[in-house]
Amino acid sequence: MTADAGPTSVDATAGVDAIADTGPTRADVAGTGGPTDATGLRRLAVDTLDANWEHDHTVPSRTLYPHQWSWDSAFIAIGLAQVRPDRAWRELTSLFRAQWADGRVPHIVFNPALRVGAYFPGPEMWRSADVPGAPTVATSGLVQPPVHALAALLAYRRAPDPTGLAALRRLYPAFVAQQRYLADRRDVAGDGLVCIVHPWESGLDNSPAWDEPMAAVPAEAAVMSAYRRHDTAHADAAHRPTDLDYARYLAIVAAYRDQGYSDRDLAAGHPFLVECPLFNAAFGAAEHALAEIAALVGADPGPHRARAARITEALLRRLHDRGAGTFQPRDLRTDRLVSARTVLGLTPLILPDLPTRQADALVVEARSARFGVARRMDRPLPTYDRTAPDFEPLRYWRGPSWLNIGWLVRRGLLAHGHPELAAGLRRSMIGLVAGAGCHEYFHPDTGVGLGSPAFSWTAALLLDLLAE
Ligand code: 2M8
Repeated sequence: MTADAGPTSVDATAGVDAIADTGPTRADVAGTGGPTDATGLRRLAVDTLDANWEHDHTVPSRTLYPHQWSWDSAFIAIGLAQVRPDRAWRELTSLFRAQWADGRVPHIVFNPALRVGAYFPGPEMWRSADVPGAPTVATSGLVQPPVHALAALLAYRRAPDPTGLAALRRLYPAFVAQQRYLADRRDVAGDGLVCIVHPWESGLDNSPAWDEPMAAVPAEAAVMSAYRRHDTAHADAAHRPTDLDYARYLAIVAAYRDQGYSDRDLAAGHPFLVECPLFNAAFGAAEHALAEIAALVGADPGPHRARAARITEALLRRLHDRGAGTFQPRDLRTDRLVSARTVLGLTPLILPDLPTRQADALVVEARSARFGVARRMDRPLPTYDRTAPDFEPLRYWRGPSWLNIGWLVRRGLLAHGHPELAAGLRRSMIGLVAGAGCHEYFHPDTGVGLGSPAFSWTAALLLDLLAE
């Protein structure tokens, strides 16, 4: 298959019970554009990952995102571990080769072989070469949720051989440095949580969660006439962030870059400072994973367990909205929790030490009409409260369903004793790909495929779901 030439969208979120419940048997998927059985789905996923492999990493999409992305590589490694374990380790190794001297893992590692303009904003905007401690290869200066230690642990569990153990040994100090960067340099409020300095750091770029903090970022949509956006040449502009969003994204990048990406004095004037529940849940989950990796590589798990406990405690203290029964981002510029109910709030479920009371409340939120998680889901998990008046079923992270988020929530449901709900979510996610192919995201009502039709983390996480 050719990259970004996956099947087009169709409606089929039901009928995958045979795959979802009994493994690789023929499924009865009515009128679909995707494969109809587990073997076919696996083949599609492997073909998608193979087509997106680029010398030492996997691009998220050949057209929309032709470089290496940080959290994409982590999700991708989880799937690769099953079918191409050597590539799983190369994926993580190439990403961490671009780690900065201060420990930050950049959210984009640019492929120097690509032409200028292959992605916007490219290396000329980030200018990482001007920063002492940045790697030789051009990168962005932002980070993304630290899901890499967890991914490495899960990859090793799928392929527990000497090569994997050697890779864990090599990567362990890099994961520790990544966590140390976040703990030491990004705890802007001094409360034990990491602060993100750009919506791109959340991974959910234009989530309604960022509307309140973004409204305070001074920028005019008109500035975009000076630039050529790359994304809208490959995807419907109505499904992407707006020009005003992009104007603000660029203004925040410029502010951070012009300080040399230094995290000193952020509180004094950086235009976007938010504590995100997903980012911090990943930060805590990383310490839990590192405790297990430490035990495997002969290091001390104790400090990781202690840090994990402190992160969970800080999340509860700072981001838990008791009235709403969910977690909400905190805007550090106003010191207020944002009010939009997004799927970000459910993700602390991945923390195994989340107390039962708060975990139960999250399950209530997940099962509510806002998110519709059920044993038999009639619609996929949306990224935003589907009852909200500004729910947008087509626009990127403002409603559509994404496999990485479903995958995280499913892990959380399993961790907190809800196997039937986890099975319902799994069946729904497999049904999305069976219906539409390895799309980047999916219409949260119809399951129609949106964005890139050959998207790597969809393929990788599908492999992981099929293997369960
Ligand atoms: C999207 O973000 C990039 C910027 O980082 C973009 O829109 O150009 C997000 O979906 C992000 O979560 C993802 O890592 C990236 C690559 O798939 O694309």
